[in-house]
Amino acid sequence: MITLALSKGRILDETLPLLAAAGITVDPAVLDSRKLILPTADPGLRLIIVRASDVPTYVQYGAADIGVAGKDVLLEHGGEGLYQPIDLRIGRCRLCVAVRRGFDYTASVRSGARLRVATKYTLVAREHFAAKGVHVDPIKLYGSMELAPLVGLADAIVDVVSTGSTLKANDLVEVEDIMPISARLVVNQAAFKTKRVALAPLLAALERAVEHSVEHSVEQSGVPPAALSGRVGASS
Ligand code: PRT
Ligand code: MG
Repeated sequence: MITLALSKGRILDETLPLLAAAGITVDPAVLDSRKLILPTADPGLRLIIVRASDVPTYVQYGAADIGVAGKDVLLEHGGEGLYQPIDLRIGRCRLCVAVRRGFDYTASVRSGARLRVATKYTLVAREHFAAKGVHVDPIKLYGSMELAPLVGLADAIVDVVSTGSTLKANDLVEVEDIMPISARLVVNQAAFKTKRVALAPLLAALERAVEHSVEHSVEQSGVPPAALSGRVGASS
C-alpha cells in the first residue's frame, strides 16, 4: 500500500486532475466527507489529509510514502529525508517581500536599519536577507501576514503571492521577488528503495500527466509555462 499525503484546498484540488490523468480517481462522496484517510479507486493507493506545512513531516518519518508540498513549505522544512523527483507545476505562486505603500524600503535598507519581518517562513527570510547583508528580526506568524505591517507589528512581510489582490486590498506593495514557487512530489527516501516496484509506475504516470498538462497549457495559451514561472525541468 502506498500512502500519499496532501493538504485540502488548492493542493488537493490541483493534484486530483493529475491523479485522474494517471488513472487514479477518488469517490466525490469520500472527498466531501470529514475522513482523513481516503481510499482511491486503486486499492494500492490511499490519500491522507494533513495540514500543508505538515506534509514534509509525514513523509520524512514514513507515515506517508509520498506527498505533495509547495516549494515554500519544503524550503522551510529543510527537505531532510525526502527526495523531490517531480515538479508538479501546480500551486504556482511566488515568494516575495512586501511593505506598506509609502514605506521607503530602499532607504530603510540603505540606512542599515534593522527590519522587523513578519512571516511563516522565518528560515527562508533569514537566509534571503542575510545573503543581501540586510539585518532583520523575523517574527513568526501562522497566517494573515498581510495584517502585520498595517498594525505596526512589522516593517515588511515575506509571503507567497499569486494574483496580488490580497496585497492590493491591504495597501501593501511588493518590493522584492524572492523566487517562483510550485508544488513538488516528495518521496520518503527509504520508501523510494523498499517500495520501488509499487512507486515507479505511479511516479512515471504522474510525470506523464504533468508533461501532458504542460503541453495542453502551451496549446491553449501559446506560451510555455516555463516562460511564465520557473525553469523547465526544475526539480529542486
Ligand atoms: O491554510 P493553512 O494555514 O492550513 O496552510 P497553507 O496556507 O499553507 O495552505 P494553502 O492550501 O493555502 O497553501 C498550500 C500551498 O499552496 C502553499 O504552500 C503554496 O505553495 C501554494 N500557494 C499558491 C499558495 C498561494 N498560491 C496563495 N496565494 N499559498 C497561499 N496563498 C495565500 C497567500 O499566503 C496570501 O495570503 O493567498 C494569499 C495571496 O493570494 P493572492 O491571489 O491574493 O495574491
Ligand atoms: Mg492558506
